[in-house]
Order: sequence, then structure tokens, then C-alpha cells
Amino acid sequence: MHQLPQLPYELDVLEPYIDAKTMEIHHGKHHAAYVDKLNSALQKHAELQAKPLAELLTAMEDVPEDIRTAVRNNGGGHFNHSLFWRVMKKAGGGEPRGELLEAIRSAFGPFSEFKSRFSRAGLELFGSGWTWLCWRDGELGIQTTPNQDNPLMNGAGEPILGLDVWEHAYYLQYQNRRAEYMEAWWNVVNWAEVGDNLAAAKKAGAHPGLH
Ligand code: MN3
Repeated sequence: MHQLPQLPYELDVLEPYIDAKTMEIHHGKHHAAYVDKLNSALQKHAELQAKPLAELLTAMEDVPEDIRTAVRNNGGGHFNHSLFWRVMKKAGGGEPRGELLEAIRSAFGPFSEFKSRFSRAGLELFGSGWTWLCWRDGELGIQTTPNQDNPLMNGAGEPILGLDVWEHAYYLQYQNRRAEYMEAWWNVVNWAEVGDNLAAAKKAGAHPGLH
């Protein structure tokens, strides 16, 4: 059985950037529903229940067709949100350090350039989806995916940072102002965690989303 992870902080600590009510519903209702629906899909294929989620998502073609869409949407939703909670923290923000900062500079130039490219990608993503920073073939890259897809599913690399741009992530506080939400979000990014995710991604077979 897959389980809803506890948030690594209280619901209100990301305020004023992300409000407690949004966190409560997003984690306790949306994420919980992905976990429930994933478990219910896997009931039909007991042999898959013990398989690590990242492995399921990396080889979607091996998932039986009758549950593939359910695993894609709900397994993706579970993986993505599990990563998302952990790459945020109270009093986050600022700039990354060490190997992560070097990798960002090497791929994008100055940190400010990375931020604006990441934000632009999120703004240009039509409808619901995610914006990612991924590690693949020794380099960082920015990706977007629709729905609850993620870079594991399309071979785009190991996601080390993800931003949820579904309206449910920001509508209560920001209504339709996605740009404002994305700008505020930089203030809660947990760069130490993203750095740990990069270190994990560099090790073959390690999936930072669920380490
Ligand atoms: Mn969400």
C-alpha cells in the first residue's frame, strides 16, 4: 500500500507565500486522493504493489494496460506531490550553493537567468501541469509536463525540483494569477533539499523524489 506522507512542516509555515488552507486541501484532499486511487488501481495487479513507485513510472509500458492511465495520473500525482512538499520549507528561498549552484550556472548561466527561464516555462505551460528542474546525462535542464506526468515517464531525467502549476495549488490565494504565485514560491524553495536531490540523482538508480 502506498501511503500519504506527512508534511515535513506545519500547514501555515509557508505563509504568506502559500496559505495554510491551500496546503490543507492540497495535501489532505488532492494528494490523499491520488494515493487512494493509486492503491485501488493496484488492487487489480497485486504483483505491482510492492514495486517502488519511481520504477513503475519509469517503465509505464510495463504497467498493464487496464490500469496504465490510472497509474500514470495517480502514481504521478503521488510522486510529484511527495517531491513538491519536500522542496519547500519555512524561510526558504535565497540561492543554492555548492555543486547545485555550479550545475545551475553551467547549464543556464547566472542564477537569475535560471529563475527567469524556469518561471517562463511555467507561465507558458497551458492548463494544468508541472515545471521541473531535472538531471540527465550530466546536465541540468528545465522541463514542463502536462497533468500529473513527470520527467521519469518520458525519459527527460531525474526531477530534483518541481513546481505544481495546477490551479488547485494557488487558486484560493492568487485566483488566476499564476505569475504572482510562481514569483512568491521562490521564497519557500528548500535549496538544501534540492541539492540533496541532485546528489541522489547523480547516483544511478536513485530516485530523489522518494529517497
Ligand atoms: Mn497539486
